[in-house]
Amino acid sequence: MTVNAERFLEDLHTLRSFGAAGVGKGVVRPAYSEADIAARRWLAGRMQEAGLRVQFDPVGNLFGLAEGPSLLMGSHSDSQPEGGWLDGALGVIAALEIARSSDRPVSVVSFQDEEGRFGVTTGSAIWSGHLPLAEADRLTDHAGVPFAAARAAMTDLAGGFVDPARFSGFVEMHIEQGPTLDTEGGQIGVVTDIVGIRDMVITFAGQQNHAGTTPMHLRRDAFQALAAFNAQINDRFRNVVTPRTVWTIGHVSLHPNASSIVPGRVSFSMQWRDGDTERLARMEEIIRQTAAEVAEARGMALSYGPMLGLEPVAMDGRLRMALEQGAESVAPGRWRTMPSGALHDATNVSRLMPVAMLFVPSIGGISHDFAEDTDEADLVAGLRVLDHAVAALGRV
Ligand code: HGY
Ligand code: MN
Ligand code: MN
Ligand code: MN
Repeated sequence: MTVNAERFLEDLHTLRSFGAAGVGKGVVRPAYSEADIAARRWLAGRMQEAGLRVQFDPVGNLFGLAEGPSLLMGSHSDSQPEGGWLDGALGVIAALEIARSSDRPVSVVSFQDEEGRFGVTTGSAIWSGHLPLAEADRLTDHAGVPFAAARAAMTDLAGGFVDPARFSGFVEMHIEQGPTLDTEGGQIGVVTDIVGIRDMVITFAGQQNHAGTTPMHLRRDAFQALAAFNAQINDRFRNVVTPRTVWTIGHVSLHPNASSIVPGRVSFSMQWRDGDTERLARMEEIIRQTAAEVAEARGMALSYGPMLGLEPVAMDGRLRMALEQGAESVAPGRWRTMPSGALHDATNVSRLMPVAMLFVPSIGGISHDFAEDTDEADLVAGLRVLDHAVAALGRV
C-alpha cells in the first residue's frame, strides 16, 4: 500500500489550524473547547471521506470504524493549555492516512482529554473501564468546571461506547516529547514500556492576614508551608528515586494571591511518575508523611483531592516486533527501543487489547510548549514505519 505523504502533512497542518495559538506552530485546543470540538467535527468528516463509519461516544472519544474486525490506530486531538501541534495530533492523522491507503482493515480513534484537563488521560480511561463515568462526571478542571458540564457541549454528537472486541490491537504513533532521539540523531523509537503516574491536589489552609502588621513568628502562611514541603520531599526522595523518576508541582493556586496579604490557603497539583509501582507507592508515603509534618509544625489544615493514577505498562511483543521490522527497513541504523516518560492513551487501551507505540524525535526534546516541533522527514519516516508494520501484521 502506498501512503500519501503530502496528504498526511496537509491534514496535519489543517488540524493545527484549529486553536492555532499564533505563537510558532503552537495550539490551544483543550478538551471540549470550541477549537477541540470543531477539530473533532473536521476529523469526523475526514474519517467519513476515508470510508470509515464515524461514532462519537458519550465523552467525545471519536472513532472512525472499518467494517468488521480491524486494527485500531490513533491517539488524541486535544491539547495542553499551551500545546504543541503534534502531541496526539500526529498519531490521529497518521492513523487516518494508514486507514485511507491500507488494504488491511484499520480503524481510527481520537481520544478525548488525554491531556487531563479533568484528570489523567480521561477519555481513554473511561472507554477502557478504568474510570467509571459517574466518577468522572464529578471531576472538575482547575477552574472548577465539572466534567459532566464540559462534555454536555458534545451531547448532539454523542453515540454509544464502541465495543473494543472489534479491535485486534492498538498502535499509537507519537512524538517522543523528550531529548533522547534528538540528542542521538535517531529517527525512530519503538517503545518498550510506558511509565506509571500518580496525580493529586494537596491543600494547606492557614491564616490570611495583613502582610505588614503580622509578625513572622505568628504567621500561618500557606506559601511558606508549600515551600517547606517542596524542599523536604526533594530531600527525602533522594534515596528513593532513579534518573527516570520525575515529580512536578505544576499548578499552584495561592489564595488570595495579593502582595500585601499573607496567603491563607494554597492548593497545588502533586504529580509523580516512575516505571515501578513500588517506587510510586513509596513516594506517596513520603508525600503524605511530609505534608502531615509540615501541617502540624505550621498549624495548617491539610486536605487532599482525589488521587488519580495509572500503572506502568509493557508494550505487546508481536506488535512491537512489527514496528521494529518497519523501523529496520525505513530507518536502518537510526532507530532504537526506548521507554516512554510521557503518558499515553495506549496505557488505558492496554487493559483491553495488545498495544504498541512508535516515537519520532522532538526537536530539542521540547513538548507541552508552543515551540514543539519535528522535522517533516521524521514525520514521514514514522508514517512509513507504520505502513510497513500494518502490512507485516497481515490480516488481523
Ligand atoms: O502528561 C503526559 O505525559 C501526556 O502528554 N498528557
Ligand atoms: Mn500526547
Ligand atoms: Mn501531552
Ligand atoms: Mn497519547
